[in-house]
Amino acid sequence: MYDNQRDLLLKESDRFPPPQGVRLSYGTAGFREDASVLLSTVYRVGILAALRALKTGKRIGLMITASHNKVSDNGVKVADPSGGMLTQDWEPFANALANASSSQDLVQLIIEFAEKENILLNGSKSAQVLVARDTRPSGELLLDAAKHGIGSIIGVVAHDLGILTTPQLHWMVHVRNKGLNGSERDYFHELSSSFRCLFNSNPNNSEWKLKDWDNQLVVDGANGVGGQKLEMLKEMLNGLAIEIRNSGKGEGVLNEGVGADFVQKEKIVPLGFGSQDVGIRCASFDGDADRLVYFTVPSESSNRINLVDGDKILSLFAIFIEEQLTILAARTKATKIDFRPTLGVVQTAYANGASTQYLKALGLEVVFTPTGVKYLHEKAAEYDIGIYFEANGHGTILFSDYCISVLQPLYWELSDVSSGSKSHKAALRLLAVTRLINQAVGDALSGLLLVEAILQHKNWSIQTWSELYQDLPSRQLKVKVVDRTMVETTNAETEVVKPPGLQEAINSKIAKYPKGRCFIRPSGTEDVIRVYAEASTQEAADDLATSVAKLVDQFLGVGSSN
Ligand code: G16
Repeated sequence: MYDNQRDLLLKESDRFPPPQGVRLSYGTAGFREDASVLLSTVYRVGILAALRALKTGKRIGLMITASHNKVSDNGVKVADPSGGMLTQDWEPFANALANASSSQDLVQLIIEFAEKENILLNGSKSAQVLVARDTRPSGELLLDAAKHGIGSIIGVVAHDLGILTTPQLHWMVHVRNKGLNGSERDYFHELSSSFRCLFNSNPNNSEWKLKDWDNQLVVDGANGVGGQKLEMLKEMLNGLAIEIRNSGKGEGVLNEGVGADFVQKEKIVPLGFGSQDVGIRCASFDGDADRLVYFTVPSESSNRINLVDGDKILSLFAIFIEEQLTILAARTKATKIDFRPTLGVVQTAYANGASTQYLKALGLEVVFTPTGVKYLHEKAAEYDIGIYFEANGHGTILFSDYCISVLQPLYWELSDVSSGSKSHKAALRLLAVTRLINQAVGDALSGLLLVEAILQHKNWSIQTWSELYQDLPSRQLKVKVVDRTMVETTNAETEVVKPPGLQEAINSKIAKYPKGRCFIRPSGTEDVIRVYAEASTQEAADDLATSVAKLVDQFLGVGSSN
């Protein structure tokens, strides 16, 4: 490392001293903490993103968000050149950087890591990091720290894209690294034009009739960035009938009593919704719009909702994709193009047991990974078409390069031999989905449009969709513990291996409940242990969750559960 690089790093990092007594860890989706302790962490992640940009020679993304967490928290995560999550190989380095106790230690770590990774720190190469933030009040200051971090590596510059949803930033990294423009306008254009294309390919629709589609949809924007961006997207869809509430214009507090995490976990009506919405199709985003769930308000007299979660979104997507593939399979024999893509579905242990059973009954291959998009995405990418969703509403559909490269000529081939036929339209629809659904990460905006297009295509109400299968009653709780890292799990987080004896104790509780299933895992975004329970009745699921939460308390020390 040249002296000027070392001096710059020492000088800049002295401006961002690490917090005392806080141990930080790059968790499920980056670093998350109370915003007041994050300046130094974000500065250091800026350095990491700059090193990653030099290493890969591509644009890297850095997002300031704490997604579904409360408004006083914030966080930072890094997007790799594909637009997906930071490679897991670099997470230990991220942890070491964040926890280095002095500027000298920090510089030493950087020197050693750069040497190991063959990253030249002599300013001979240039690179760019795309940065953005959501609407959290702490975002501006933290983003500034991130820019200082990026600027501490000579040759690397930060390109500030302003306020975006997390999936927009991931999409921009993905698209720009392919040599395309990737502005926000391009993002909205890609979504709206592919949605229109899907809408117009409906067997009952010969022309653009979006305005006539008076099927009402109300969206809860979680008082975050998603509501504002949906307003912009709506403009490009010539008045698609969407009403947006909790849009972040001062109606309430980010993620407080609103948003996808609240709706999915509490299963009660979010603020701003109520008896006026009985029977209407409603959807919720989370704070940075990377999660999407639907719901209905079944009755005026109760605040309970009927939840249509990520598992049901996954099922809807899987049915639609399968249908198009089946239509194509019947026709491709007539063309010279052989198209037999592998199709797989990825879930986590949080997936409702009824959903897994339903998907398997459809003949689909279902696989499980630990919680966290980074794991599901990686698994889904092993298929030509990989559909992944967490029950919390985070997911997307990935199409392999092979798949897209075959679909395009197939579409043109079919244009010649059977233009306007069922198979021609099926190829067109699949191509439209590849453009509509975010290929970098789960995206509430693009997911919403795909759900809407499929419901319209099938002429299904939300009730018909919701009745695809009946969810098993479930309950989620969280337990505060002294040290969440004391819990270690295996088998896609379904079994505890540490502390000893805890899994056996959980098993003996599960055995008491028909159709009982329960697991615990340390959260990667909050300082808690999460408990998930399922059983044949709601009362039984509640009891099982509560009794296992008590076990966690007994094994791991002080704390209260809620
Ligand atoms: C993040 C990840 C999700 C994951 C969630 C779990 O969500 O992106 O894939 O499901 O964390 O959080 P925990 O580990 O606390 O249970 P988000 O929407 O906050 O980015």
